[in-house]
Amino acid sequence: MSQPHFPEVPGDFRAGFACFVGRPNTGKSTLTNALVGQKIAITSAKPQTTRHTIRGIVHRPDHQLILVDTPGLHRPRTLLGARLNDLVAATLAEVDVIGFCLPANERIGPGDRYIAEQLADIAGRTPVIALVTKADTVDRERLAQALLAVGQLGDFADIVPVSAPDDYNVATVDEVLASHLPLSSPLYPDGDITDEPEEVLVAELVREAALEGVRDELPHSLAVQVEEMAPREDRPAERPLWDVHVNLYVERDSQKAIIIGKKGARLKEIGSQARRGIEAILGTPVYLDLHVKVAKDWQRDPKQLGRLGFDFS
Ligand SMILES: Nc1nc2c(ncn2[C@@H]2O[C@H](COP(=O)(O)OP(=O)(O)OP(=O)(O)O)[C@@H](O)[C@H]2O)c(=O)[nH]1
Ligand SMILES: [Mg+2]
Repeated sequence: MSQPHFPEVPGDFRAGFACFVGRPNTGKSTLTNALVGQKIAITSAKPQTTRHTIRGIVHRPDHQLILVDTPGLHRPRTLLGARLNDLVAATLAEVDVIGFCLPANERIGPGDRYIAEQLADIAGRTPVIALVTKADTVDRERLAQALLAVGQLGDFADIVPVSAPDDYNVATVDEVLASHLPLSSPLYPDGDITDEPEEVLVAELVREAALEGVRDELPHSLAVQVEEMAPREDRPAERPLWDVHVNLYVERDSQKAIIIGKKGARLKEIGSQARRGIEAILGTPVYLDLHVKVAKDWQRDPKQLGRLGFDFS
C-alpha cells in the first residue's frame, strides 16, 4: 500500500467538520454524495435509510470539508430509534458547522420544529446553515415561499436552496460550510473520500437494494451484515474474484418470505443490483452470496442491537 499523502497547503487553508441533520428522507445522504462526488452513503425514499454517522471528505485547493451524514431525527419509537437520536446529538456537539436540511416540497411540520428547538440550544456555539433541499421539485414561487418559511423557523447563519440531481448550488453549499471551518491543515490524506470500512459499504449496498420495493415496517426491520469477504484463492492474478458472504436480518418469518420472493426471485434481484455497486467499490468481479435470517424483534433487544453493530455507548 502507498503511504498516505498530505499535500503542502497554503497558510490560510481551512479544515474541519460539518454535519447534516434533518428529518428522515430530507436528502441528507444524497447531498453528501453530491458534495463528495461519489456514492458513499446509500439513499432511498424510505425513512431512516441512514443508520449510522458516515464521514465523507470533500477536497478543495483551499479547504478540506469533512461531512458527517447522520440518521434522520424523529421521535423515537424503538430502542434503535432512541440510539440513533443520541448518536445525532453527540455528533452535533462535535462539529464546526451544522447543515439543517428541509425539503422545499414539504411544509414545515412538527418534526422540523422539534429539530429546530434542539439546534437553538447549540446555535450560540455552532453556526447553523439551513439547506432547502430538493429545490428542483418546486417552481420559483414555491421555492421563495419555502425560503421565507424556513427563515421564520430559527436563527440561521445562512439559508441556501440546493438540488443534488440538478447540481444547483451544490458548490455554494460547500463554500458556505467551508467558510465556517477553522484554519487547519488537512485532517485526512489526499484522495480519501470516506472512512467507512469496505465491509460497511458493501453491507449498505445490499440494504439499499433490498429496500427497493418493500414497504410498511419492513424497511425498519431490515439489517445487513457482511459475514466474510476475501479474494478467492487459486485465481490467476489477472482474473481475481472476491467471495462476499452477506446476511440479511429481518424480524419475522413473514418478512423473510417477502425478501426471498417467489422461488427466490426477489433475493436474486437484490443480489444482482447490489453486486454491481460492490464490484465498483472493490474494483474486482464479485461472487455475492446472500442469506436471509430471522432475528426476532432485534430493534427492541439490546443484545441483538449490539450484535448488529448498533451499540454506540
Ligand atoms: N428530486 C430530488 N430528490 C431528491 C433530492 N435529494 C434527495 N432526493 C430523494 O429523496 C429521497 C431521500 O433521500 P436521502 O438522501 O436518502 O434522504 P436522507 O435525508 O438521507 O434520509 P434518511 O437517511 O432516511 O434520514 C431519495 O429518494 C432521494 O432520491 C433532490 O435534491 N431532488
Ligand atoms: Mg440518509
